[in-house]
Amino acid sequence: MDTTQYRHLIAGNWQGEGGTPNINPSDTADLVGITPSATPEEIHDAISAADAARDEWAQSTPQQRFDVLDTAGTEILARVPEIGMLLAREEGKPINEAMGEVTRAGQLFKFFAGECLRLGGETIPSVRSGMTVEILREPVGVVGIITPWNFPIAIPAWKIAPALAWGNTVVFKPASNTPGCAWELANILTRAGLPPGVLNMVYGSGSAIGAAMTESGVINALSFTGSVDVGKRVAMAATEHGIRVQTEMGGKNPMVIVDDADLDLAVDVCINGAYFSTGQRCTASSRLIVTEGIHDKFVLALEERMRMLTVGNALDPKTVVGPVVDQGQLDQDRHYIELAAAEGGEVIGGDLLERPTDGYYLSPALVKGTTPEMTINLEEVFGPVASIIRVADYQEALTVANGTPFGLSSGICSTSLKLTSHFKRHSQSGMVMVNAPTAGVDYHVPFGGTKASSYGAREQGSYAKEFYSTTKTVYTNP
Ligand code: UN1
Repeated sequence: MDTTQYRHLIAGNWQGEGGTPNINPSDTADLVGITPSATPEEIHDAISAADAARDEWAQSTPQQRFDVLDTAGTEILARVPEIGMLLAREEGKPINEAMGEVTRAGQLFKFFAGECLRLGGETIPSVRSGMTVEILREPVGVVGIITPWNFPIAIPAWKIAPALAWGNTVVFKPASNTPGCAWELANILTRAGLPPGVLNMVYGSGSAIGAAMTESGVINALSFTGSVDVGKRVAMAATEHGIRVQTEMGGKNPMVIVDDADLDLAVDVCINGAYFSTGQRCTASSRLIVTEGIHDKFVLALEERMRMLTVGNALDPKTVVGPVVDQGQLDQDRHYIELAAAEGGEVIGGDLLERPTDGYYLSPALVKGTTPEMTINLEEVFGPVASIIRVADYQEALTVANGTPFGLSSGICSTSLKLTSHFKRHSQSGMVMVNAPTAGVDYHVPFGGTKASSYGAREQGSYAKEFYSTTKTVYTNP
């Protein structure tokens, strides 16, 4: 397979040479690409280019912006198998899931293309006689976008597409583990007719690029998805410089299984939520909270299904669970698994696996017999690891589900309308799933959490305009 030299995109020019290897986690002998690391001048030039392009792009017509986003969406959708293979190769997401993610990215561009044509304001009667008040929506200006490796094309799409749709220019810093999908996306948007400087992309150190963004005096808004620690620092630095900020961070998402749940459905939901994408989703179901009456049956059935999951090379269509993304993440997963055992949990699975190619293969793990205070139930692992917490009844399940600093996604498996309705209202999370996995969201509705999971306005859907646009209130005395 070929190796690509990636380059930064700065003011419409592709630049940068050499750099660090982009390794395939399913086969560490496979070199997917070479990523340059931006110099301070290059980072500065990228930010300046976005600044220089902002007025022209802010004045572009909705039709111009629609055409670019729609064309980009069409190309992404036409190339799903090819880009899906690249995603699987560089991130380790199984090919079928990877193609699903690329499809989602294409649909996101199509959705936000439509939003370009739906930009609207409001006219409201003034409290003063004769006066009218108009509320106009305007771009925020230059937006910094920092994205993680676990959704290397969907998350850049759901940030870049609305930024461009509402007339902002962008400085994009993709995750170091997944430069290839970012490279494809930047190329696609350039081909789709985006004027030079409207989208700039720089590879390199997150802390250097993040600091340059917040200290530039140019960036007006910053959208970040990643870890809690980095997210907090980004939010603090942005706030200090008066930059509008949105951070999407971790989760410790609960899935409540009550006695009246449909057992087969509950097992399906938990297998998907906990182990698909190798558990590397901030929306993964990591705490399975199970009431007494169904506990033993459920755990037995889940364990059986978990053991049957095929762990392997992400490019093999038979693979259900791909490798962990890299050595650092693998070490983190194993550390949490060992700690869970040391704190008294009974660990099933979680073993290093050998496969025909060298990669970061770990069998899915289930930790039985845990209590809410154990580290495994407090901190995000970001791997194929879920724990079982046994509770007496629904009320205790709800208390345990809410007993976390996080609040991204939550779920309940139950056939009772009364319980599911209660859970919808009382679950402290930004997204609630009833008889469905906590992960795997639609592309046209708001995404985000409460408490320590998210900060700032929601992402996705038409609600994204709260972040990517600002209002101007105009008073006219005719
Ligand atoms: C999903 O579950 O479909 O980083 C999306 C993450 C989230 C995206 C999850 N921001 O895992």
